[in-house]
Amino acid sequence: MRRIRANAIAILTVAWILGTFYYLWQDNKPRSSASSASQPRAAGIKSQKGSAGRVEILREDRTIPLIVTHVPHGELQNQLVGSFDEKAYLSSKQLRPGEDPYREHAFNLQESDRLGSERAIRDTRHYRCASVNFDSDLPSTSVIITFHNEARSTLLRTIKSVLMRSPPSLIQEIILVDDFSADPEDCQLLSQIPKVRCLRNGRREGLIRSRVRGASAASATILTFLDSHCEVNTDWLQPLLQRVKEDHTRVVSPIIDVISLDNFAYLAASADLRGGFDWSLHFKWEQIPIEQKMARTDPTQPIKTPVIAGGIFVMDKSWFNHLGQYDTHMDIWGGENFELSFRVWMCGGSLEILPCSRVGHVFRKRHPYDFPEGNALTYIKNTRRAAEVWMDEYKQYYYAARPSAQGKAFGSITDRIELRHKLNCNSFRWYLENVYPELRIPEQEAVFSLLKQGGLCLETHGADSLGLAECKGSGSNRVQAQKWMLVEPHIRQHDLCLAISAFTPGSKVKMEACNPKEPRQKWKPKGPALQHVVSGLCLDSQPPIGPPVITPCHPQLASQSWEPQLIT
Ligand code: UD2
Ligand code: MN
Repeated sequence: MRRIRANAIAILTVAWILGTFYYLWQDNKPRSSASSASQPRAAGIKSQKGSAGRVEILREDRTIPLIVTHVPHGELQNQLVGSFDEKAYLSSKQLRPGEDPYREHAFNLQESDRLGSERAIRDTRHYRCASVNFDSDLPSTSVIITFHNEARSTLLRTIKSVLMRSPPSLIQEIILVDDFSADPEDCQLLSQIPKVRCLRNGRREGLIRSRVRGASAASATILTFLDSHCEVNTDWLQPLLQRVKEDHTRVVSPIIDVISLDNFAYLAASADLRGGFDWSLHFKWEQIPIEQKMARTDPTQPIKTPVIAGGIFVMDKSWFNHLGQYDTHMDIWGGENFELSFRVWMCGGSLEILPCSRVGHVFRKRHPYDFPEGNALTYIKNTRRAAEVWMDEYKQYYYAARPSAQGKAFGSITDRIELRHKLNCNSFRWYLENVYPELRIPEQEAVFSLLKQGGLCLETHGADSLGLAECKGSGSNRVQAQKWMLVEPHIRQHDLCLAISAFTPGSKVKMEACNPKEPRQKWKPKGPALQHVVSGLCLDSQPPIGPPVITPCHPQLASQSWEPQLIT
């Protein structure tokens, strides 16, 4: 009898556990966006109840776990948001029937308004992020949000997501900088929410000066910048604060997820991207280099990035001030992310993307606001200032890629040059070699030379051997083998560069794939000779006519004299 009872209890317990799993699983199934291929198999599911209103279903076999974060309700919500009458705030600005929902904000306002001030979003982090630990004494932060005519529903969702998805003790305050929006109440009413302050510009300043104003008013030691149409995700803040607490010279960004401008779906962004740019100073997301990707065994580790997108980052306040805040002569929008990124890297800091921090952002296809000086001229002014102050001789490639920038006004840069000098920053060449070696330096337009020694010319024989031969006129195949591109520090033919085989006198030279980081490929002129930068030895044809080698420099020697002759 006792045995039967024990069995019955065991069966009931198992059924209860299975039932609980099924209930939680149903409750957390992704909505319409998940395809059937991404439905989980039952094996390997762990469930756990997290902080208020949050149910997690973690699975070992998925990169993106099925976790849905709900914002807290009831008592907790009241504490965080206070008695702010959000219904009144939202309903007093509604889309009129028949009005184009994209017109005013370049996103679908109807969808945004329909969502209201909060919603559950999917936790898009790698499942291993959930078990990363943070210091219990992280510093608190001032969140700075500048905006110009933002939609009320997106602005309020940004603020509420910060208040509800961050540990309250880490949010010192939220500073809104209203950049002279048409309706001052958009901002003023929001200051009824606990911790929210509102500063209003007396005229349109643009996001750069607005952020500086917000940062100067901040009372916390750490600054967090957000755009005004974001939704922060689960535990977004701790990874950012942890990295800055460990080293105040780090400037850190989350992975920026995509909120659809059409239907406001929250979509996970790839975790393998970093910020890059081309010579016209156009920002782009790019794959992290393959060697770095292969070396990444831990998906929770930071990703170094040459530049940040610009809108969402955390930075120590005294480091921000020490480095010269922003270039406040930049107007409205654009270019400030390059200026800040070059400055941080070149003056002793670093930029990282932290994959365990996720923030959604509505990416738009056009600016919904006006630029008093015009959009193109403003972008040129701002990027020209960044190029003139930070890019040294490489600014020529910026002008080559953006010829319309030449001759356009960009104001005085004396203060920023002085700042660079005072901070004793590295050169742009240092940045290219150490931070962004993947940025290809454009081949200078058809500047090819022969390298002549008497009547003979340096040439390549087949794949990697070199020698001297009679100089040939144009047209024949042979002249290709004698055509050199001299772009310091490289002596190149197509993608191959002249390199030494060892650092000792007498070592042969050869051709190999160009690599901006490879010291064996770096040369500079020394009188008529070509000196290898690191060894200090010179290119020598070893008379009579042997394969070239490197020997101690005596530029007066005929065998070390290389006369470049332009091929026209
Ligand atoms: C990206 C950045 C943005 C900024 C910009 C380059 C992200 C997610 N966004 O453009 O932060 O770095 O590149 O400058 O990385 N705003 C003002 N005053 C103005 C114009 C804009 O306060 O005169 C506000 C605007 O309301 C918004 C923020 O500045 O909150 C950024 O503007 P955006 O959203 O139009 O820029 P975005 O995301 O295209
Ligand atoms: Mn934005």
